[in-house]
This record gives sequence, structure tokens and C-alpha cells, in this order.
Amino acid sequence: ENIGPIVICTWDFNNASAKAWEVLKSGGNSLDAVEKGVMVEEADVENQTVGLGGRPDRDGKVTLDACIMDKDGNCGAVLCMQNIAHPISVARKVMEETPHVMLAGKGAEQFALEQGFKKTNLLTEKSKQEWIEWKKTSQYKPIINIENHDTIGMLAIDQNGDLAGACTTSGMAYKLAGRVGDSPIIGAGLFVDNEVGGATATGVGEEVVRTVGSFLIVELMRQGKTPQEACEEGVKRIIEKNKNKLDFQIGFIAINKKGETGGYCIQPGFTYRTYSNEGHLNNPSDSYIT
Ligand code: SD4
Repeated sequence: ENIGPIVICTWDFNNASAKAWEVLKSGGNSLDAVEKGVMVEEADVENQTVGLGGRPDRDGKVTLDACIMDKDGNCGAVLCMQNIAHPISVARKVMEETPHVMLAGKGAEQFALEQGFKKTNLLTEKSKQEWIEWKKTSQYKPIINIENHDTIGMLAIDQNGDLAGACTTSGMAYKLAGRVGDSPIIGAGLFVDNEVGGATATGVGEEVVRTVGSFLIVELMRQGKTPQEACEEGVKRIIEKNKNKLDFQIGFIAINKKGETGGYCIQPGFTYRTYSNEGHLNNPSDSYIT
């Protein structure tokens, strides 16, 4: 059965999902679709959780995390990389041009420059002024669905039925220098298995890493759960470990080979986009806390 192309992404990113859909509809493959799709958010200065314009760490430095995975299980990632505007494309270069999966920090930046990426100041005046304001109290307390909202994780199936995924973020605002979240960690922030499906995450990355969330969800789908059931189970694992302090957000989305999709989160407020022949939809996610 040949399902049509489909794209799904975290949050209400209609421009990013529309871009990915455009690539898929014109016959492009899922890897190009997810790369081009998430690049829309990386370039958007209004999105202060991804790429250019992202909120800095507590020292005022914007450090980016991203990873990408293709239908053959190849993957690439950059961690805590500064000064480069499209980390997802650098992650793809790591996948395609090196024998490695992850490059971090200065090494990632050096590799990007060698690959022809331009050095860019990622700290916008707006994010800088907010950081200066934050420093007055220096309280590290992410506000649910607001302060650290908007990491983009995207999964796509192309006209050949092949899957790919991408995830990119500037991480938690005002994090410690050197902090890396789930988003560039294969299995945590993103996982794709072309035999089964894919999953990706948003929210407090430490919790997603602790449970290897996206890998877990793909494995649950392999065992027969629907994407929706698998996302719910993934969130429940995190809840079990945090019974007394559910004051943070996690959202997972997933897709299987049949093109069925699902999403689930802890706190109300999470939505995800789907774009298929059935239309371009913003789907409010069910949440554990209602
Ligand atoms: C992180 N998961 O660095 C990311 C943050 C995020 O929407 O998802 N923001 O932990």
C-alpha cells in the first residue's frame, strides 16, 4: 500500500511544515524535506528556541544542538555549537561527509567553517536584552510552554514510503555553559527506523535523555502500539520518575510506516502540525495533566 507523503512536526510550525510538504509534493525525499523544513525555524529570529535569535546560555552565548537521521539509519549531530546559523545542515554534513555521528563545540564549528558555512552572530538584540534582564535575578526556572517552547522536531515520509527525521534547538534558555539536551541525541530527542516509524521530542531534555524517549517510542510501535499509544507510554515513563514534581513540559510526536500519527504531553498547551493529502492541520495534543 502506497501512502502519500506526510510530514509531522512539534508545535504550531505552519511555515516549516509547509516547506517540508512542498519538498515532498515536488517529489523530494524525506531527508531533504525535514532538513529544509526545520531550516525555516532555524532562520526565524522570532523563534527564540531555535537557531538564529535563540536564547543564550547563562553566560550570554547561543549554543545550538541538532541531529538528523535518514531511512538507512545513518545519523549526524552537532552539540553545543556556536556561530553557525543552520546546525541541521551541519549535522547532515557530519552524517554524510565524516565517519562520525556527533561533533561538539569548537570542533563542530571548525568543521562547519571548513564545509563552507559562514560565521554568524546568533545573539539578536532582543534575546540579548532579555538575557540582561534575566541576569538581575539569575533564576533558572523554565516557564512551562513559554520560556522553552518551540524546539522543532520533524518526521516525514516521502513518496517512496521512506522515513527521515530532524530535530534542532538552542536548548533551555540560560542553561549552564556546555549543557547539551536531548535534541541532538539520537534515541532521545529523535529516532527513526524505516521499518517501523519515527519519534521526536520537545520539552525538558534531561527527562527525555533519562528515558531514551524517542527510541522507546519507536520500539513500542515495533511491538504493535499505535503512534498515539506509544507516545502516551513514553510520557508515562517520565511521569513515573517524577511523581511529586510534575512542573515541567514534555511533548512527544510519532509516526508509523502506515502514516498514522500521534502526540502526547504532560502539560496542556502542546500542539503539533501534520501536513498530508488530508490537509495542513494543527493538532492539539492530549495531555496527562488536564
Ligand atoms: C532541550 N528539548 O534542549 C530541548 C528544549 C525544547 O522546546 O524542547 N524546547 O532540552
